[in-house]
Amino acid sequence: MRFDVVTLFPEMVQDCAVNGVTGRAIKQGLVDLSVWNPRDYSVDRHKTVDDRPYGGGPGMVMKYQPLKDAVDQARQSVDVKQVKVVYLSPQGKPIKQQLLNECTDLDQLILIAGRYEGVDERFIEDECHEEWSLGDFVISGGELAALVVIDAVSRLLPGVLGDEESAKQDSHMNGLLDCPHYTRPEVVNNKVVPDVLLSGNHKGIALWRMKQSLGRTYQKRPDLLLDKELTAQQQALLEEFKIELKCK
Ligand code: 4HQ
Repeated sequence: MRFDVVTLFPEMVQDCAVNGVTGRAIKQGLVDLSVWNPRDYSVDRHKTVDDRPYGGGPGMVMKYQPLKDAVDQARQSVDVKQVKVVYLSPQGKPIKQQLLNECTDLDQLILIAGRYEGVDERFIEDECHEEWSLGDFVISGGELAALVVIDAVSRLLPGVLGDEESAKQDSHMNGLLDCPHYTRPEVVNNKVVPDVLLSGNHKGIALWRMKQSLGRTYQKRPDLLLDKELTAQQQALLEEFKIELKCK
């Protein structure tokens, strides 16, 4: 899969993506990352990429033309079928695991990272398929949001994670929060590791983990349970969790 980021800070995106899981995916050729700087497509002698907002007010707005030419270059750089252009902004659709799972079918994802007050509205309307948000808060530019998307999508691509680190077990992949994890030593601050995890009983361990996932979701993110159909076994496990909670 190929990612293209349109950004005034290409080094910020490249330097970050070369590390860890995304960096390994790029080295293995499972992921391609290219960056496109609108400044390289500015036509005036000052290399202007922004201008004052019509109607007045503070800040600057990114101009249509340098952005349009940068996206066109990103599109033309490869001949692929499934392409999506996404603008990252707080006005966008909140990014959820489901949205990112759907991206794994794409050949090319072009991410537009805005700066300042944002980009000319006509660029969003005419050149972007979708607008996505990291959440209800403001960051200084779309680069960090683009990096989040690249990381979260890359780890879902075949071959990127080893069997050991498989994405299937992660929080949110099944609509639930992850279970607690423990490693050596057995005792920390007088707290022992739950017995079942030392038992070697793999079925018992899987049931305990599912119960904890359900219980933690119920305690920390009850909203997630509203959009989820639980199996009869999961309902029973969650009831057990609630009873055990009252006994504590
Ligand atoms: N910004 N999710 C404003 C964000 C943001 C978000 C990016 C700030 C775009 C123009 N991006 N610029 N929240 O706050 O994605």
